[in-house]
Amino acid sequence: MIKSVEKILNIQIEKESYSSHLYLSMASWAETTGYEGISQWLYVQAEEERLHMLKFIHYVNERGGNSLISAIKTPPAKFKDVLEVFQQVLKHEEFITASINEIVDICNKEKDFTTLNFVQWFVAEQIQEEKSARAIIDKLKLLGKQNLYLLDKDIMAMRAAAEPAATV
Ligand code: OFO
Repeated sequence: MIKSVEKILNIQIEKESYSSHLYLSMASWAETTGYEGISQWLYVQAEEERLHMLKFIHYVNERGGNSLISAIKTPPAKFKDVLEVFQQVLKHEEFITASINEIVDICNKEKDFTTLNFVQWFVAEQIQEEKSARAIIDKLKLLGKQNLYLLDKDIMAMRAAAEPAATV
């Protein structure tokens, strides 16, 4: 495997792992704050991020590289409210989209068309990830606090209706 590609994929493994940690921390906060549906959504999201991490690990190893499993920094544990949580989700997903684009850029420069093909799944996935976060933020902005209870009940249904793209 081309060294520069292996290096950036290993950086991505760490980022996907942090994504999982971040959403796990948000899920735990939501669970202890009374938002059952939102916490479920975030727990599922944390699992998905772990699957993304595994997808990169397997790919690097199968292509003759070596996946590196590194220490993950502690994510934030306290949030002002649900809106802040999803604003942070969106910000984080935009950051991940930028890093996937960087992988695409390196693959093009190195003419690594195999990895370029592999990473297309993530390019499509990021469109979905950002879209889901934006949709929830839009709904949160429309709602008053009393209606948050209804959104909390509905949020898993929104997820189910959203996409099959997230399955690995
Ligand atoms: Fe792995 O897509 Fe979100 O971070």
